[in-house]
Amino acid sequence: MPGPVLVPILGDQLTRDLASLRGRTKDDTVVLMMEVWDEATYVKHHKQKIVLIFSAMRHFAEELRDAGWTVDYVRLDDPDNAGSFTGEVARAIERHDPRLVSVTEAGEWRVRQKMEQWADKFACDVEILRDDRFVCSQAEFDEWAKDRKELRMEFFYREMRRKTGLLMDEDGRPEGGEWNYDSENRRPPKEGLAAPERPKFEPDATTQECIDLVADRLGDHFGSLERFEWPVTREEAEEAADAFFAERIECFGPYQDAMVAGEDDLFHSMLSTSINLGLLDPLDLCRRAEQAYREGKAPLNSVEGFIRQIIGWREYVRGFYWHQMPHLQKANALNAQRGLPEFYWTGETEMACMADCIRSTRDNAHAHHIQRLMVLGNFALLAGVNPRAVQEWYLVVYADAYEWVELPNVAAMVLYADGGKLASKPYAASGNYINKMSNYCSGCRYSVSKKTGDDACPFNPLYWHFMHRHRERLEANPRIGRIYATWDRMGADRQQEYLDSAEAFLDSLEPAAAGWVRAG
Ligand code: FAD
Ligand code: DLZ
Ligand code: SF4
Repeated sequence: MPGPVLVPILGDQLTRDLASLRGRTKDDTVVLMMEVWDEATYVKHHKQKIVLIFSAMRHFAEELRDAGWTVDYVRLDDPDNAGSFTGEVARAIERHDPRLVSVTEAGEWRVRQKMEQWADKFACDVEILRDDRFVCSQAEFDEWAKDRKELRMEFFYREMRRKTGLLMDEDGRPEGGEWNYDSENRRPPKEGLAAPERPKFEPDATTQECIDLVADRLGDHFGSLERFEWPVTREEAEEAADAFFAERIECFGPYQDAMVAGEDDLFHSMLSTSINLGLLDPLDLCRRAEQAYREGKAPLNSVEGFIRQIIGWREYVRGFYWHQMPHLQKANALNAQRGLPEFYWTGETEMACMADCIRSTRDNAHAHHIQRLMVLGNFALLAGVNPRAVQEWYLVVYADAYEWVELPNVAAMVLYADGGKLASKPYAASGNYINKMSNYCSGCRYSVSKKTGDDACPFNPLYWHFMHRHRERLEANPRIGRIYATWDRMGADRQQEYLDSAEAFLDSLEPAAAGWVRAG
C-alpha cells in the first residue's frame, strides 16, 4: 500500500480551499500543522500575534477534523517538537511514511528557501504549489514589471480593476469616471469623531490556552496580553467583516487618513489579520464592498478606497516583494545608520502622536495605516533610522505582519530605502501634516507651530534636516525638489537654527537596548 499524501499547512495558510488541499481525498491525506519554536522566535513577535496565530491554527485544525480530514497537530510544548518546519516535516514523514509531501509555497522568502531544500532532504516526493489566494500571480506581476524603470501602484491597480471587473462600468470605464478617489479620502477628524464599536471577540478556552502558553514561554516578548480581541475563526472573521460593511464602510473613505487620540480603529476594517491568516478571501471582501456601493449603502470614495487597498496595495506589495527579494532586505539608498530609539519599545516619549501610536501598537498589536506611515514611519525616515532596525520593529509589533507585506511597506514606502522603485518620493512630512490630520498636537508638550528650539515639534526641524542632508538626491525629483527654494530663502542663520535644533533632538535619543528583537 503506498503511503498517504502529507499536506503541511503553515500558520498563514488557514484556507479550506488552499491549493495543496484542493482535490485531495480525505482518506488518503494527512494534514500536518506545526507550532514551532523557530517561527515563534526568529524575531520576538508581539505576544498577541503569537496567540492569534496559534489559536487560529488550533481552531482551523478542529474545523478540518470536523469536516473529516485527518490532522496531525504538533503543539509548541510537545516534548518531541523539533523546533522547525523542516524538523517537524521530517518527524511526520517517519510517522506517516507518505508517498508525497504536497505543500503550498510559503509567503516569506526565509521559509520558502528552506522549503525548497525539502526535495533533496526527504526520501519521498515533494511538490510545492503556487499560492493562488492572490488576484495577481507572481508570473503576471513580473511580466507587468518587466522593462519598467519605476513601478507605480496606480498603473498596476488599473490592471487589477480590469482583470477583476471591480468598479468597472459596462463600457470598460472606471465607475464614476475616475480610477482613484484618493483626494476624497483625506478629511481631517472633526471634534469628537468616533466610530461605532467593532465586534470584540472574548478569548474562548482554546485562545485562553494559547494566552497561558505564550505568557509562560514567551513572556518577555513585546506587547500586552491584557486585551485579546482578534477573530480567531472563520465565523468570527465573517462577523467582523459583516459589522464593517454594515456600520463603518460608509465613513471609511473620507476618514481613511484621520487620527484621533485613543480611537484606535476609527472606520478601518480591522480585517488584515484575518485576511493574512487566510480566514477571509480578499477578493470576496472587495465584491462585498462593490455590492454595498451598487445597493447605495456606501459612497464610491469609500468603496473605491477599500478596494484599492486590497487589489491595489496588498497585491502590489506582494508582487513587489518577490520581484525585489532578496536585496530589498538590505536596501538602504539613503544610507540611514541610526539605531532605533528605545521609545519605540517603551512608548516613553513626550511626542504625543508617537506615544499614542506606540500605545495602540503595544495594547492591540495594531495601528492603522496612517499612524504606521505618517507618524511612526515618518519619524524613522526623518531621523535616519537604519532600515533593518525599522523593518524588524514592524515585523515584531503588528499582528498582521509577515515579511512579504511588511518589508515593502517599510523599506520602500516609508523609508525610500529602495531609492524610489516603489514610491515616487519619500513620504516626509513636518508636524503640520500630523496636526492637520489628527487631534494629537493639542495634547502635546511640544508646540507644532514652533519651528526650532526646545519646545518646537521635533518633526519640524527634523523635516528640514532630512531635506538638507538628502538634497543631492531629492532636488532633481519633480515631486519634491521645489521645496529647496523655500529652504534657500530662509538664509544661512535660520537654516543653522533648524539644523542645530534637529541635531540637539537627535543627540537626545536613547538607542534601543539589546534583546527586544532576538533573545540574548
Ligand atoms: P484597512 O484600512 O481597513 O484596509 C483594508 C485592507 O487593505 C487591509 O486589511 C489590508 O489587507 C489592505 N491594505 C491596506 N493598506 C495596505 C498596504 N499598504 N499594504 C498591504 N495591504 C494593505 N499590512 C499588513 O497586512 N501587514 C503588515 O505587516 C503591514 N505593515 C505595514 C507597515 C507600514 C510601514 C505601513 C505604512 C503599512 C503596513 N501595512 C501592513 C498596511 C496597513 O497599514 C494595514 O494593512 C492596515 O493598517 C490593517 O488594518 P485594517 O485591516 O483596518 O486596514
Ligand atoms: C508567525 C508565525 C508564528 C509566530 N508561529 C508559527 C508556527 O508556529 N507555525 C506556523 O505554521 N506558522 C507560524 N507563523 C506563521 C509563519 O511564520 C508563516 O506561515 C510563514 O512565515 C510564511 O512564510
Ligand atoms: Fe506630534 Fe509634533 Fe504634534 Fe507633538 S506637536 S503631537 S510631536 S506632531
